[in-house]
Amino acid sequence: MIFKTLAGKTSVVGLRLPQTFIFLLVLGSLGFGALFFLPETSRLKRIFQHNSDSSAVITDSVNGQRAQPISPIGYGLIRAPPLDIGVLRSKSQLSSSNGKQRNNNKGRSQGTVSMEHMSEGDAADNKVHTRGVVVSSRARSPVRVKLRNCMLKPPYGANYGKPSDPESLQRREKVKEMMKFAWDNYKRYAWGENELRPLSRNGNDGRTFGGLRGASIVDSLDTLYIMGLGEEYQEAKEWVENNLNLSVGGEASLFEVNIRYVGGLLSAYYLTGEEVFKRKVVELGRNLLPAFNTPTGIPHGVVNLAGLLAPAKRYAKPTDFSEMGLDLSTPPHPRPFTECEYIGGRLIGPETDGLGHTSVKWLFEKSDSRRSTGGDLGRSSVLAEFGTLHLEFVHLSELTKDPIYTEKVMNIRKHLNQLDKPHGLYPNALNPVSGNWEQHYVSIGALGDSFYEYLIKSYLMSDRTDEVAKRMYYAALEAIEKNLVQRSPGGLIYVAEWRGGILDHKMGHLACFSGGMIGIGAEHGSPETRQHQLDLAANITHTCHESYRRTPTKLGPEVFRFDDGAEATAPRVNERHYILRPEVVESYMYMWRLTHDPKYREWGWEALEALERHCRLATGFSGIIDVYGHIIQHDNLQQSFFLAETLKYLYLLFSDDDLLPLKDWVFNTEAHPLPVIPRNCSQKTEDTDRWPA
Ligand code: DMJ
Repeated sequence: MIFKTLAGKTSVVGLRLPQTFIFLLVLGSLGFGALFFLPETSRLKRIFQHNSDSSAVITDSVNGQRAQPISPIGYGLIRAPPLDIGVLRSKSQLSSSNGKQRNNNKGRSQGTVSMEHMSEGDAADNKVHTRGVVVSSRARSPVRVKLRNCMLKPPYGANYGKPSDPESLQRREKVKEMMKFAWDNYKRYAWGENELRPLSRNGNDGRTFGGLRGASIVDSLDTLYIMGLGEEYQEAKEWVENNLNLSVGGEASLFEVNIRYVGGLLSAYYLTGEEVFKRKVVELGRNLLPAFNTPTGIPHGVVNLAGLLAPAKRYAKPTDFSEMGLDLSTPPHPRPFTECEYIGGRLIGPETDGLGHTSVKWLFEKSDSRRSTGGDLGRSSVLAEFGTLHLEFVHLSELTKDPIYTEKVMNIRKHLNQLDKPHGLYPNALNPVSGNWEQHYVSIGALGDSFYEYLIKSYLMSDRTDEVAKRMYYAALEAIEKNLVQRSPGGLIYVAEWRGGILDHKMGHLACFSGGMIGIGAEHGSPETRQHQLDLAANITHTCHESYRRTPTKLGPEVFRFDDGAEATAPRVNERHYILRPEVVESYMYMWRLTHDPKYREWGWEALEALERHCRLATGFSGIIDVYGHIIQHDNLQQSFFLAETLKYLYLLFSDDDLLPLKDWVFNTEAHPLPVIPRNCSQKTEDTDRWPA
């Protein structure tokens, strides 16, 4: 199949000069209405679309059919899955070309292309050849050239990750159906708000994101895209374009905004090449910078996106967790979840406002009284929060060519490296004024988790050049193994929590991500530890599966224990909820990719069936209050991470490995894929000081 390139001089509307002349003549003599009688050629379409952000579309010159749309930066649509529709076209155009697109999926990666929908800049630019793929070029900006030539790898292989065996294919289709269902209900009852409350059929905005809206939309963009839910992706994109206001007042969690909004927008940009995502993420990145205005540069946990700096008195006094009434050994729910009740037709109970980490984030949400009494609640910076910025911030610097973002996160790393670490462990809370640890509590679950994840992923995302991150990761893992990893009397391996030397024999659902993390890290450590680490990863994943298998619902509790006779179960009523979290299926997905042991797909399917049985309502998905309960009570929240992570990881679990291959893409902690930055491509070559020890 041969594609032809539009060559020659073009006018602003993309026609060659003689064509433009004839066109204007027709227009002049017949009037503007004549346009509607002209054949609907692609060139005429371009007249109305030339200034769109969207990307070029390849036209097959042999049979004249529309082939794969092609994006100016992203690679996604060069090798798009058999989309329901061509996602780069506007809604009004979403009509009948499905079949045509499919027909043209084959053999398109070589040769030249004819491009429509080009901006004026595009029309004047040259095309760029990258790995045998010809992409349109708006090559003026060196950043663009660098991205296209260097960084981006196709997210899909030959067959869009389509699994070869029919059962997995069917299961993958089921996940897609669940995503569509979750999306449709969000759209119907909560469009534009942060999350859907399926029982009360309305939206939830909480305060986690300050005044930001549309968390479920931004969190879903890449999931919709890779699943080929083109119409839904288009709706999401249009909302971002027209409604996502990023300079809103109110205190937002730096961590949550970073992993969901920055991560979601970056990923959408890299996959699709739509400029709108880049514009938005650059604006948002800038608005996050005031969080770093602390004496140490360790960011505060909350930030006002409207740019109003936190007053200095915020930092007056170090946080005292016990003074805050925070018992870190139990989730701080004001009353057991089982006390949820309907009042006036609404489910009233403890909030589960999309909070990633249970304790301190909850306090941010619930800390009004302490704030107003001038206490220093939440003035501590939390390891998992300030330690989970690296991937996104490095990419912000790559995109903007502004080193400030990388500098901010490198400063955090530098600071951590200077500190004494008890037994080589990283405590969960740090005072951003003194720069010292607040206490000696250590966890690979809540408050600590994604800090460790970002160390190994920073190394991988840097194309394995970030040696400091690598060293920090393996040293931390060694300390964790030595001090936290335990075997239960029944032979289950788990990672306990550590309180100044005393072990708390429990594991949070959040900590179950560590199976996958240790798995992906295994092959990059020393060869002697490789198999050992892979076994550890498999053992932890097995234990997490047990925490699911040992409940009647087959969904796992928020916290499970290994004391007083408990073995991966939750004796405490306030730890029995399941809020649609992804960590367990996340580890299944990584372990599947690493081992291809079919049990991981089976376990994923078990979880999916349990989700369908207990969490699916007529109006969306909801968490449940007691995974051991025989009567199911719902928490009335469809968390945005369910769409961003849980369903995406399940979809990947049932896909072939060439969908977002792990050697080219790194998932941020909210499952947003970010491209590996090849070593000859990163700013490192220009800035040798990039990875300070
Ligand atoms: C997500 O927001 C992220 O995975 C985060 O790292 C932890 N918590 C939630 C999901 O449980």
